[in-house]
Amino acid sequence: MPHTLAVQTPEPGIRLVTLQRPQALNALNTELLGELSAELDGAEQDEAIRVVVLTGSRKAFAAGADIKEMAERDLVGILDDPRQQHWQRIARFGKPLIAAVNGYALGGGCELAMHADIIVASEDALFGQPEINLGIMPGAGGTQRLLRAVGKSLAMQMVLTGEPIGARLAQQAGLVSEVTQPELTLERALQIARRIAEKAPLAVRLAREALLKAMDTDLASGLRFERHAFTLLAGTRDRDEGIRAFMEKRPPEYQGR
Ligand code: CO8
Repeated sequence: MPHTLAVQTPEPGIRLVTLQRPQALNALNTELLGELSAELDGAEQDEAIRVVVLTGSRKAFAAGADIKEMAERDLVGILDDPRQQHWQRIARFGKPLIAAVNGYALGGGCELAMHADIIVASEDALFGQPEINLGIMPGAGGTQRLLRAVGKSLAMQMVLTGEPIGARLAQQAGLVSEVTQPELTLERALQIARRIAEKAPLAVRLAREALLKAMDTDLASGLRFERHAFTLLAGTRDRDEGIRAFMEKRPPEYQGR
């Protein structure tokens, strides 16, 4: 049983993971990152799970890497930091991941949210990379993913000043897909998860891979990947079912084959 997470399956196909270190505003220590990456591994191997929703508390999604733990590590300690391996496992997660963000998403918390495919935020959410205030810099993708999400100018401003941005600006900039009232954030994330969980799993998987490919490849290679993925789907039973269901004016029943 994880100590730092609550794990539920609120409905078939959806795993809900809630960060639970309220005494430290869900600061990401080694134990939490280890439990989270293990949970994601489990969800990936469980064929019944289609989508994972990740959330925190009303006050904080996560207020960053655990500063108290970080203080104990010198240069060599950071070089061999086991947390890096947990981050890599989280980054490799192969199913749709939705972050429902209330309150603070700072430092490693913002980086964790950016590992999600979709971020839904409450109107009082704050996204920031305040590491510069501690004499350090983002270390879990914050410079790379933030720049891709919000563009150079805003990413530079956030990382170099350490000042956070609100949910509305985060949405305008493209970091966040939707902004909700605080009490509706998780509900909306679960609603999106449900929509995705209803689709043909292989189509979801390949469409997601193609979109992620666009983050780190040139257009010609991305288009080639898309073409191959599109062609592959033509060989699936779910594609036949999807088209047949449309013709017969009934909902499709997908099998993931
Ligand atoms: N780490 C450890 N403890 C924390 C953290 C944190 N990041 N954030 C908050 N806490 C603790 C506080 O120490 C406090 O505990 P205590 O009561 O024992 O002193 C408790 O949570 C509540 O926090 P506050 O009293 O400060 O609550 P406030 O509402 O006054 O303030 C803030 C909320 C503004 C969020 C404030 O807590 C804050 O500024 N936190 C730090 C934010 C920050 O700087 N985050 C970046 C951390 S560095 C980082 O993330 C680097 C990532 C690199 C990843 C690479 C890994 C290999």
